[in-house]
Amino acid sequence: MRTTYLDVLQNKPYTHTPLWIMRQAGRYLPEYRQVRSKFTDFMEMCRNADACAEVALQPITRYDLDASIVFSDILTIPEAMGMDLQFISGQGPVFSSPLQDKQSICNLLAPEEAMGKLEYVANAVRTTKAALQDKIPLIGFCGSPWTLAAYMIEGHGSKQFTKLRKMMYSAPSTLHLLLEKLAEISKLYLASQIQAGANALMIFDTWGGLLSAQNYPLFSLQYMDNICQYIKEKYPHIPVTFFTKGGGIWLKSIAEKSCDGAGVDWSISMHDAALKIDGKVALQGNLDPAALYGSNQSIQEAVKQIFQQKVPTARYIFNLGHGIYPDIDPDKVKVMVEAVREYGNISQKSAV
Ligand code: 1CP
Repeated sequence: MRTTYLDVLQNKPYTHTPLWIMRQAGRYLPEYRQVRSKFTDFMEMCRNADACAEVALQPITRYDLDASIVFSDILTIPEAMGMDLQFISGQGPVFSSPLQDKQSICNLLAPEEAMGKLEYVANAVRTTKAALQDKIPLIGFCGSPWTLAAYMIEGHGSKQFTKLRKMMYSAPSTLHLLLEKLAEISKLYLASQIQAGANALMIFDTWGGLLSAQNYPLFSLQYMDNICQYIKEKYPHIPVTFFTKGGGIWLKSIAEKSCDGAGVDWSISMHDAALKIDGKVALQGNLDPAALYGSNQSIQEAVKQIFQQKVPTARYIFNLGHGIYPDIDPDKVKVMVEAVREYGNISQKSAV
């Protein structure tokens, strides 16, 4: 297996900067849209292990990437806990009955019981792992408890997530009850992905950046760390990356937790990010996804700039600062990948 992605996270020597792309399987690829068109419902596609494996491999076939990610979604967990979930085109995920109070949280299925409904995700991991033939590692994932709670309480995506933040201040113990329940199931869920063949894990904290500096450690980071510590005890060899979108300012506290890597969005330079983590974790990021709308030359320049900013001793995985946009031209991705190969060869320098 080409292990460079794992080597960077595990602090082993490596000779080129590994790269993968958040949301690398998705609508920007015509071959994804073709498979997607066979299913009316997005979750129906997630339940089909062969379709999941096929679309997970599409970006690997097209581009020279160092990791594959399981094709699924973070909202599989709330659905398994009993919430009705629809993906409405043009609007994204919608829960018909968002959580409103303590009673609705108590009514959610218990972690062990909900896990019984998530076997399809482990199947997707197994099928994708077999299809990859051990060429590159497979990343399993879940959403952070805070980010799952955001959708479960608000009912859908939002700019402000007012209902969620109202609960945080008006009924904090109710919100903590939900976050604890989500952390418990996430432990079992990630463990099941490892047992099915995942080589590394990623926790997506897409909405952590909505929190204040005081509340981020209490409502998001501690729950991600709690999940990660459980995984580390049982599977110490499996690297875990936390990605808090908007969390660049908190990288120092993230790096002090049990994770092996931290994802970074484009609001902070790689140089500043590296200074904050002080060598404690690997960094992943952080090209602005909108840079892929630019000319080939501007993409090459943007990639080059990231490598120039990077502190040479930082362990580093190239990625976008968030998921790729659905209307990006796949040829522009190729330009980015080739630029990373050109500027990210570090075999001449000493590996950390
Ligand atoms: O019809 C379609 O094709 C639906 C689009 C889509 C896709 C391709 C959704 C709905 N989910 C996915 C797959 C997905 N989701 C993957 C695997 C693909 C890959 O990375 O190759 C992953 C890792 C996710 C994770 C995910 N889902 C996150 C965290 C990462 C992030 O981008 O911040 C979040 C927040 C979601 C929720 C979600 N699911 C789908 C959409 C459109 C959204 C976002 C809604 C919103 O912005 O609020």
